[in-house]
Amino acid sequence: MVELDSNDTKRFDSDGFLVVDNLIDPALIPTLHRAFTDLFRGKFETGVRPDEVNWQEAESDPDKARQICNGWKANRDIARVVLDESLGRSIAGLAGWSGVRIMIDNVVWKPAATSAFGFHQDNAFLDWFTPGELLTCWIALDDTTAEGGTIEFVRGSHQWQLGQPEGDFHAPEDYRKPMQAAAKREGIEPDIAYVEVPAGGGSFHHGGTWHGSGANNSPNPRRSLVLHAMQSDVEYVPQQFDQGIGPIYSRYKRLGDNQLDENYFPVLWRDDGYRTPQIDAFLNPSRD
Ligand SMILES: O=C(O)CCC(=O)C(=O)O
Repeated sequence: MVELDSNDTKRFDSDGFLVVDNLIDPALIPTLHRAFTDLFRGKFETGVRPDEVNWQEAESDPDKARQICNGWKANRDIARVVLDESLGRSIAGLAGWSGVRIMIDNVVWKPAATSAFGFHQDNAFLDWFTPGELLTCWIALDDTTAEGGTIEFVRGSHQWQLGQPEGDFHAPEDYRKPMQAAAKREGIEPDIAYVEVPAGGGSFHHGGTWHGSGANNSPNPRRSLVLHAMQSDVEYVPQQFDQGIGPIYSRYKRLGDNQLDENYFPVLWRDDGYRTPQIDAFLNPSRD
């Protein structure tokens, strides 16, 4: 749905993020809410378990914010959004890339009174592929507020030094602490922007931009669906598989080369018109 112009690109380049009101059709939201309920109950439509399941109903701490990574492999309604071609094209336009793949999605649900996510720079975790850079599209599935624990960005922080990962991501004691330490190293007072948008809106952010989100201190749930995208021609760096999240995603490495297999990291959009053909078969199984 979203169409970005050169002013959007300028703002993205200068701030390291861009807030938009219309990323997806709001009519999709009830379906996506149902998909969230299914995933966090362990109901996986395709029979495939997502790569990271960090919260499950009746097993996990109800005070903690919920997160699943690569929900698209388990649920086609999630997949239809995060494998969308036009989102891929928008990401490529902002990043100046000739093509875009999904690296990972995040299915995030913060019910009222649940915990924060620690501030971090996405690119700090990516030694296991090269070029190790992400550009992320964050989609709100509820109206968002600062009080409700929406995502926050530090304006201009994509220009800061890329730090080492530090602190907890899930339920940290002080969710801004690693960012504040980095701001001190830079000698900069952080300028924090909250993404306050209607459901269906959201943001794009550069992989170097510091971001995190506070506890949900509102009475309402705060759900978001996140597409972390990488360039279409990235390659594995197997020497780095013991770094960051490498061990989980290294299992998709092919035997004979360092290319990322499109069945696990599909190409959403490329400037020569290519898109991983299996996406269509996956999203429309009746046509098989
Ligand atoms: O939705 C959130 O608050 C967390 C998202 C996030 O940290 C990320 O996309 O990297």
